[in-house]
Amino acid sequence: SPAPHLSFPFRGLQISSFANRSWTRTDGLAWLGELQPYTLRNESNTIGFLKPWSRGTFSDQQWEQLQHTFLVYRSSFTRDIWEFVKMLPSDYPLEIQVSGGCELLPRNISESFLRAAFQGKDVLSFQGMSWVSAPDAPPLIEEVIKVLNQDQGTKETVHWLLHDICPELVRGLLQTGKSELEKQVKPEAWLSSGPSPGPGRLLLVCHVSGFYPKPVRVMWMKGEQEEPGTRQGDVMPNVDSTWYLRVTLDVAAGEAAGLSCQVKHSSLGDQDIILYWDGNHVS
Ligand code: J76
Repeated sequence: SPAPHLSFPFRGLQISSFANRSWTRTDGLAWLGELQPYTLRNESNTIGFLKPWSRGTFSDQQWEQLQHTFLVYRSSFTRDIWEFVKMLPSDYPLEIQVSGGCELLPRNISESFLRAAFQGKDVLSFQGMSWVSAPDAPPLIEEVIKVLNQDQGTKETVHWLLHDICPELVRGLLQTGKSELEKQVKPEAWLSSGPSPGPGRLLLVCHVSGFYPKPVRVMWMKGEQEEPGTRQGDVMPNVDSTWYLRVTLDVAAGEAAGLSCQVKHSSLGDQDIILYWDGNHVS
């Protein structure tokens, strides 16, 4: 079965939209692995805790300080961009996405990153102690980088957030959120037929739903052999933070009997789910 998660990357995301010279909004959210512990909506001046364990092991005072840092950043960032727009040839609407985070690795090591995209393309990142432009960023980004690199205070704050705060936050969340992060929820599976792909053909559909965590392996089988024509859909979210997947197989109507759908998931141990196509699934 797919191995359960051993590592939980933490990523904070910022989405800033500048529609025109006066309308803008910035939303923030953060993920730990597949779960979202935080939100910071444009309309709000407080970090929203979405999980009972979101506080981690930080004190109320530490959270006050972090929240203050992000609120100052949000308004400074917006002001900065209004200024940069004057020096860039770009016109509204502008879309800026910032993502940053960290992951704890074995031997007490952690890895951090921070990067920003402009109009959907990577333009800059933070490396070591300074801002650098992305490989094929437009030349004018160099001007932005120059300005950003002159602000020693901000560079120190970014370094502190990435290399001190982030790994410490994650260490705490892995303790307080342990049972939810490591939960195992078994999938249910069922078969149906889809719209016929053509005369004399059947579309066999294997539905797998309600599993957590996300890694899963679903195959149409003939005996011990995987059917090469198996087509995986995308793993889709259910509302309860479990997942749903459908896997299809296009076969000649006469060859459907004896095929089976096999589901492997960490919650099932070695007890794969196996469902046999018996011809009663034709709708
Ligand atoms: C993603 C987390 C970054 C946290 C940074 C926190 C620091 C901060 O808020 N700096 C702003 C205020 O800085 C002043 O006050 C500080 C103390 O609060 C220090 O004393 C500091 O020395 C002093 O200057 C500062 O205004 C920053 O410039 C805010 C914005 C930083 C930034 O991320 N800019 C940015 C990011 C991406 C700009 C552009 C892009 C993408 C390119 C878009 C192309 C148009």
